[in-house]
Amino acid sequence: MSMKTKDRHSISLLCFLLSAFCFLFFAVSALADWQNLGAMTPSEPQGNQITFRNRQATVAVTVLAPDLVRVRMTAGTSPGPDYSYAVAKTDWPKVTPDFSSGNNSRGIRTPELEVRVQLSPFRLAFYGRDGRLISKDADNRGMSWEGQRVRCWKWMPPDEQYFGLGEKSTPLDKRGRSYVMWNTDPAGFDASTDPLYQSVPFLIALRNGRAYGLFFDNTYRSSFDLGEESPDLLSFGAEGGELNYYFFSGPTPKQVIGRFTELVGRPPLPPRWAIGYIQSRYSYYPDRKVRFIANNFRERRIPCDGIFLDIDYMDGFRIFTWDKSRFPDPHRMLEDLRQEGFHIIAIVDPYVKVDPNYWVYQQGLSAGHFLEKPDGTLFTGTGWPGESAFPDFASEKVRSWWGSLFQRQIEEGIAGYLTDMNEPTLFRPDGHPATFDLDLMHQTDHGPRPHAETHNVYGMLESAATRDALLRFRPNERPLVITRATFAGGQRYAAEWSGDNWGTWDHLRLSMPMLMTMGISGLQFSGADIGGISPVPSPELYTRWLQAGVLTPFCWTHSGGPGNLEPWAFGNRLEEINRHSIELRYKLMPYLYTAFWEAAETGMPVMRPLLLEYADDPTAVEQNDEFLLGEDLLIAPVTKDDESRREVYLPRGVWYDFWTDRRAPGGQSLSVEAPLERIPIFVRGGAIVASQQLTQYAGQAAIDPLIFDVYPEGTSTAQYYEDDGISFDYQRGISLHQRLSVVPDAQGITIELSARQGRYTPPARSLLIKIHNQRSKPRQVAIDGKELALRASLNELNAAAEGWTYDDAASIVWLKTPDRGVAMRVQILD
Ligand code: MIG
Repeated sequence: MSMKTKDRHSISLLCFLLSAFCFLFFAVSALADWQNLGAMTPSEPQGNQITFRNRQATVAVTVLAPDLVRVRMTAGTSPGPDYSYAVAKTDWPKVTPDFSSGNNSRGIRTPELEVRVQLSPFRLAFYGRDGRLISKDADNRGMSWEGQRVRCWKWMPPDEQYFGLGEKSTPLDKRGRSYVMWNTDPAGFDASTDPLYQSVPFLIALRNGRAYGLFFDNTYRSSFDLGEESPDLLSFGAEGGELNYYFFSGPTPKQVIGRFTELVGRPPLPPRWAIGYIQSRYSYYPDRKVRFIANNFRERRIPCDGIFLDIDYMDGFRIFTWDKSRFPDPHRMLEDLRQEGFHIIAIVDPYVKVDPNYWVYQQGLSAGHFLEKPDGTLFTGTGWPGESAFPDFASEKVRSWWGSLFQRQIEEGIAGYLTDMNEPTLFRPDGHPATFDLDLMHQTDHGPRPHAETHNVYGMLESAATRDALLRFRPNERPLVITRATFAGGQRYAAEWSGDNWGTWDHLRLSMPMLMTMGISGLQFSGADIGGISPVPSPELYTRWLQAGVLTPFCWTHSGGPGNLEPWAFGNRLEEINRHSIELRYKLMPYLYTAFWEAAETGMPVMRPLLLEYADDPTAVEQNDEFLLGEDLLIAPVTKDDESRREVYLPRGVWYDFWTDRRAPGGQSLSVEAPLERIPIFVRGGAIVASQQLTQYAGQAAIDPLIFDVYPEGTSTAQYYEDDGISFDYQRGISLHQRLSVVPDAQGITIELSARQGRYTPPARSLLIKIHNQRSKPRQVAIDGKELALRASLNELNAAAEGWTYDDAASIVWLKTPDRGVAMRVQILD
């Protein structure tokens, strides 16, 4: 060995030792700053709770439901006040877990899970009812703190995937990096930007088809590390507050989401018009322009339910005012548009212009409703109106005052509001958005708390106050509020849209995992700006985006110009395609509305990643650019320029091509034709899809006919929901539920409709049932044993009140009968 080589060896050895030392030093110092719990002493279990204590901390483990456990670590020996901005349910039915004790352990068992507690050093592990380990604290550290910061480290198995975390633009599977929860105006984002406008510290983990959930109920700036620090550690923690989390044992993603949304609340049923199409722009003004847009929709026969007024309707950006030169008679305009079936939604910002002659500023100042600096002087920041004061939405008193400010505009006829800039966002001279100082004190319902704690809920509380205002001044109508910033549980108050996206193919693509991720995080009424806020998209991109966007929960075109972005903006051919896209949404309104009802009842998202229904199919779980609308429609948008085919993955079962009725077995990828006028849609075999006649807006006409498209595949069932679409009467039982089932038998197919349940009775109408994939003409069609008259053609069937016909080109049996709302048995006899 020459000297040289030897030298090189010793140098590299030295380097190795040095870097190993550095690594150890940093690893140890990173660990060393964190205080672990050490040994804890258990107390006697009390009801559904067991508490552990040592001199530094208290940990309470509480079983709320057989599959839901709360873990709360607080500093010291007596926990402080227990409050949450997210949790909506506290009255859980009584559960009586079994407690057991060992030498260095305690056990808590329910029919669904088992928590094993190691006392020294203190560690928690969660097991399923089958005795298998689901999740456990990391061996070398569990729950920890460092100064004000709290953090919990858990084992991260190599084959576990993670989903959720609210509004994130990254792919569905969140593994491999860390995420921050801090409501932020990113002023432009892409598929890796984090954080964004909304914070939902809720995670769904999936491993071998088995799901569990973690909800970290802490409003401080928090983070989830899913493998950035170390590939086998998962951790979550915050800059302050308590280490307070909920564990959901699943075992299906649906059970996790169902329980999570039971805990934090579900979206209330929106008014039917709010799930129509909304046209928006930054900004439509003056009133002539708004009327022009409305007229165009009606004249061009493109369905539309709402138009959005962005910031330029205001007088110098003073909220709750009108620019009288642009809108001299808002009441009249709103009234006229209402006659035409348009609901007008207005933007509202949290900025109250500092202007001694402005009533909102005067009122807020004299009543002390604005945020103050620690020295007691008014806190101001720059926003749209210039120097602005800010309502303290964390205070009940201020929220109630805020609500009162809406009276005039709501009476004038504004139908809904969008709460923007409520991360909250301040303008800075360098153009970069900023937010409030962290030490600003809010006078919250729980006493004075720093902005560091209330930042992430500021927008949610504003949207709550705004919803209350609409309820106060229009008590019999369901309100629409859309918010840009929110927190876990924000779906109780508002729909959420995904903020300022770009008019690029990339953004159309990323909008899908983004909206799906919002959906499984509880934010089910979600949508993106169709076409992107800026720049104006290419004509093809807009058409493709609208095709996909009409099949997402919240549906609006929103653009900041400078060009026009209405469905007719790009010439006749594309206008025709765009019209058909929006028409499809309107025809599917009964299906969509039932999906919204399901979201309100169960928390199941309207727009679903495939993993929700097919969690045990790894290929389904990976799909970022196709989604389910409800349970039955699989949507595979074209998201690339110049493409007229795409691969569509069909999960197990049988699928019908929505456009051609061609049946394809699932468990495979298909190459599907997708010319510009057609978005690939597949219908689940077994589905019964409700639809209706085309209308130009939701309230234009009562449903007639109500249509059920039956896509037979074995025995299947479905449910249908309807109500008046506007009022709260449905909460008093004035609603309509029907169950449908399809049963194949030796003689053909039997379709059963239950009698209507509930006390809502729609106006008289026809029922049209279309049975797909009928290869030959039936011998007979009977309702309740009575033979139906065969009509020679669809035209004849249309003209008759009752009967059936066979379309042999399409292989569809059509059947029409008055919708009497009683139980009915339809037999298709071969
Ligand atoms: O500083 O009101 O995301 O939808 O058009 C930008 C103007 C303020 C941001 C919203 C966008 C809206 C725009 N707003």
